[in-house]
Amino acid sequence: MNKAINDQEARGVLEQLQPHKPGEFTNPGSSGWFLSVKTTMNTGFALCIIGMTLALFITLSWQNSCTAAVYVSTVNELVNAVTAANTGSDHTILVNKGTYDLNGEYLRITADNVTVRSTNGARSDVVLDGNYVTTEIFQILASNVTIADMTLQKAQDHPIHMMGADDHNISGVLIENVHIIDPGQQAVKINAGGSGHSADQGIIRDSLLELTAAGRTFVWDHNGSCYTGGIDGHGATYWRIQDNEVRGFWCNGDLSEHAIHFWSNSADTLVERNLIVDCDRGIGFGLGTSGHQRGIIRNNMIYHPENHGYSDVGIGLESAPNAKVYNNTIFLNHEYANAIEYRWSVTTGVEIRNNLTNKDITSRDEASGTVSHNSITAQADWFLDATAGDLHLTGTGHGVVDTGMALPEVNDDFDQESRPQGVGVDIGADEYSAAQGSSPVLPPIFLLLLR
Ligand SMILES: [Ca+2]
Ligand SMILES: [Ca+2]
Repeated sequence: MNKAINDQEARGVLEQLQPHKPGEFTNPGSSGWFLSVKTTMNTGFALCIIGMTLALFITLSWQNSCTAAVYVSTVNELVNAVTAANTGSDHTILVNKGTYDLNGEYLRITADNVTVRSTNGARSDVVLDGNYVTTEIFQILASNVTIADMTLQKAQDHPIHMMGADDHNISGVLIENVHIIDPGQQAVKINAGGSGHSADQGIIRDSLLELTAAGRTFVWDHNGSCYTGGIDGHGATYWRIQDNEVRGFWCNGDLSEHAIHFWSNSADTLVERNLIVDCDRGIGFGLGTSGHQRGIIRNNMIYHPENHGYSDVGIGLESAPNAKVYNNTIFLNHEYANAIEYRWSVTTGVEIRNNLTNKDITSRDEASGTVSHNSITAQADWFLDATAGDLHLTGTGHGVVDTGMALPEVNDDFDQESRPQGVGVDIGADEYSAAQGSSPVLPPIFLLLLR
């Protein structure tokens, strides 16, 4: 089944939570258009339109159900299938179990609605290996493209690179259940490309992005710097980054880019429920004067072990007005002073609430905002297994359970457990429930189910 998304879904929660001003979107979206049409037509004409819409829906559903998938088992078959999809052939490409040594081949998708996923849905069963010869494994210049259920490793540069098409913006890309290992640069890159058109309103979820020791050596040799990171978006709007794990992005000799970073005139990004372990910079909106507008960072867990030489901030807002940083847990076992920073005078109106950290929350260079209901004195033993990155609370005794501020944008927690549990919202990414504590009564399978 093609799980491509439409523009309205991609805007998702942010649009509901932050009603936009008239003219704020370059693309007005279907809901606004429908409402304006509905209020100006008579009843008979409206029924006619509804009938036509139903007929169109049935037609599209029929076409979708009849769309054939192509199965591939070799690199040549895979490359040929993408080439054929770009010229109108089957748009769903199912990759059979195996390791595919690309050795310089790459997959450039220029047609809308193309899906490439493993046949059996297991991401470890299909490995597209760039062998550090292929520069980028997927280049996506089209809308509603889905990449899912596979492993991508050892691209020289960006394993997945999304950019606008030659003559228009793209939207609705879905990256789901993908494991990216040892990218030579950023694991997922989003930018305008050479055309100047942007890639917007996509989703990256349920994926694992990691840099291992061997990959770290390659990054340094390949770039002469720590030019790597997890997800890096420029000029990108309405992206949703959800339920991913990002680990290992650091170097001994230089500062890595962030685990998740949107900047260069990006806006309205939602970053939620991600686990970030051992990355020298966690989540960033903006950098220097290259900024980001609005957006929400909520319910993420960020853990860093000892200093690697350039270990830095957990969440950084730079030239990022009106960002909301809610209910994150950050535990840093290195010397950097701040868990959360907001920086530069153009950063105004930020709200930083309900975060649980063991480091300071600090304004730098005349940034302004509202900081409330945070706890910055966390200890390792407040968490189930801090050094493994498990920052779930162990109990109620630390002044953070039920003492947070109710916020309309925070209705669940890191585990998608509803908030509040008990008499109030908890501070941090985890809403505590008694069953998840260190109870010796329940076997592990029940603890997993209850978390
Ligand atoms: Ca509670
Ligand atoms: Ca929980």
